[in-house]
Amino acid sequence: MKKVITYGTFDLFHIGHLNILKRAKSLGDYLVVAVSTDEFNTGKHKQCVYPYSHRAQIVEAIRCVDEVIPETSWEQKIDDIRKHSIDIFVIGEDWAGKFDFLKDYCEVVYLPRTKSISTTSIRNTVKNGKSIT
Ligand code: C2G
Repeated sequence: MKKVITYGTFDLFHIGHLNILKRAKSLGDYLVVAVSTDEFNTGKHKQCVYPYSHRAQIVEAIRCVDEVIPETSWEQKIDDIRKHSIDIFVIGEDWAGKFDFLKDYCEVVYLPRTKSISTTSIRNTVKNGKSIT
């Protein structure tokens, strides 16, 4: 069984999040998603709309997701890969190169981001009373 892991905040869950989770799952048989806790997001200077418990439950309910774990630090990835016997680490190409050090432990795949959607753009769209096209 090929196990895949990916990490993220997944606030205001949108099609870009769904696309990368589906693509990540298509690379293996079992997908673990590490969802950033509220405390960890503070360190990422991200103020979430949804609290961790909502973001984690929403991700867990996605059909292609097999397991959700909390992301509490930048340093946990190697332990996660070992503990969960991960074969492939996947993340959006906005992180290209940042996680190459994981290549000693598993395959590292950077996937293209979905264009013209982001949690920030959704927040601005809602604020302006508009809709996502
Ligand atoms: N993503 C995407 N397309 C978008 C928006 C996001 O493919 N239009 C991807 C990101 O590249 C990332 C995942 O969706 O792989 C989650 O994005 P965020 O919730 O913004 O997560 P991020 O802040 O990048 O946190 O340790 C890694 C960090 O936790 C990643």
